[in-house]
Amino acid sequence: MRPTADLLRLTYMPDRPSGHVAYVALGSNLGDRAAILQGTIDDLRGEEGVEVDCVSGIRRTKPVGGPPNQDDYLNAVVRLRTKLGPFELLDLLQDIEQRFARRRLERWGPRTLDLDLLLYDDAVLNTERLTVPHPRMHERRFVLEPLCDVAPDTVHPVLRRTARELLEDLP
Ligand code: A4P
Ligand code: MG
Repeated sequence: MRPTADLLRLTYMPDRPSGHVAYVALGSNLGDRAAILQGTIDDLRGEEGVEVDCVSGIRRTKPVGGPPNQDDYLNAVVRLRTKLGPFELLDLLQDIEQRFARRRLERWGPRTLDLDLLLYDDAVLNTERLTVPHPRMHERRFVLEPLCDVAPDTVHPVLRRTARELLEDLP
């Protein structure tokens, strides 16, 4: 018989990629938006070292900023558990954006798929390539509402407010 300590370790060994918790915002306002969001979630599920823990409701939202006469967006937020570091995760998100042939023509213009890394554990990063928490997440209802679906009590590591409080703070 194995020693008890070993048994406990085996019993409680997580069967999923442990490690980091990340929240990613999904947005699409071009093409078959629902299929693009679902395809993104399926692609994330198929990735090594990433587990999709939780998916928010999908909301139809009015475009914020950008040119007039854009279609509405579909927005959602997913919670991931991942072994990837924040830059590796950004690489993956950008790769998935490319798979959905994102057009990068115009800032805030229409896009097939936009993936933003909102939060990565309690990390605070300000680099040329990556800013975490996402610098505009706390201003955006289309981010905070789905974030509250999956993690209303998660705390913004800079503002020290929960997602629910940030949503309540919006005008
Ligand atoms: N980058 C830095 N930090 C991050 C991060 N946390 N997550 C860099 C993702 N990328 C990050 O991104 C430009 C560069 O930002 C990347 O190369 C990466 O290195 P981008 O996605 O190509 O540029 P963008 O999306 O055109 O600009 P931006 O400022 O990121 O736009 P947002 O803030 O993402 O806003 N209205 C509604 N209703 N719903 C929406 O989803 N989305 C936008 C886009 C505007 N209006 C919207 C919506
Ligand atoms: Mg973006």
